[in-house]
Amino acid sequence: MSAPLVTHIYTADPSAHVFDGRVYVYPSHDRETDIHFNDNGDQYDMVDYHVLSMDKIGGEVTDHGVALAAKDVPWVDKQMWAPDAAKGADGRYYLYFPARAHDGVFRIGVAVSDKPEGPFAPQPEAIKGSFSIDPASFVDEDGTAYLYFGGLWGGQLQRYNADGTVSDPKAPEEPTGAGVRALGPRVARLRGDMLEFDETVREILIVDDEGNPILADDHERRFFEAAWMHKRNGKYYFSYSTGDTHLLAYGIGTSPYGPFTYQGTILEPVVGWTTHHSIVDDFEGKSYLFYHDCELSKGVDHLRSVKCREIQYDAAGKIIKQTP
Ligand code: FUB
Repeated sequence: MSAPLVTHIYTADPSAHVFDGRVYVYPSHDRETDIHFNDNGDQYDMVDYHVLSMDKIGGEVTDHGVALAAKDVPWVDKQMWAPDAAKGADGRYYLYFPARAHDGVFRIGVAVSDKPEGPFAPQPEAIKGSFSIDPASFVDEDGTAYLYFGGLWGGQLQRYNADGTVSDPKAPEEPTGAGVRALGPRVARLRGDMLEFDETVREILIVDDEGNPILADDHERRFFEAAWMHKRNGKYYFSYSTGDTHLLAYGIGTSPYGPFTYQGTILEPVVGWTTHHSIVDDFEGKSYLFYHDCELSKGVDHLRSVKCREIQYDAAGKIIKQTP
């Protein structure tokens, strides 16, 4: 059983990156509330972000304190959910974060710092054309940056068309029915200044071995939330949570836009409802999975703790499945 990275606060949804030889983790900062649990996730009522860092895996972890608070972001009402960060070509750091705006709609914001640990100064408005939750940034080897995002149910992805135009503001949790395709995660290239999308949002297709889209009722394989992208040996690995089946799954493709061919499970269910992760490939010759569970809170779903474990690939480049 691995230990939480920190125990003085609850942390979740870890997005880990290596910046200038040091590992930085951008997690959600879980907190206790008296909000009733529901499938909408209202109990996940976070108000700020802390950044964690360490110079080696298993080494001392520094909590850099509050990096960004909801009260300092004009467009945010509540629920600062899973963030991520990227280093821009200008050497500055960009924190991407989803939150519920004053009209009750989840959007994605960005905040900027000269340092990877922040504090981050927020842009006054959310990213134009952004919607839903769980942004994950990815900077390709040619320097092009992308933002992946999306989440079903309380994450509101089901309310949107492929390009982000609103389809049904009161859409039920997700599509269902014989032959109905699953909703795909979304991606957009980021502008050179990292502050806005540089193109219309695209829907990503996840397909099976025959090239058929994964179906909406295939809850063991369909995308739910927690997008992550990493690249290994020229291939794009898109990983995600399957939500109500509690798996971390992934697909592989030859383009950052997909399609991604479903490969299998990365991590079996952890203690707690949600599962959410990131992958740091090749840090000092090893690959690591950052994830969370609710062992420290003894199973309270919205009080999670970030952990890290080494992962391995087989000779064909498939990730060897982890059991918590
Ligand atoms: O932390 C709040 C939400 O829980 C995240 O946005 C989801 O990915 C799930 O982990």
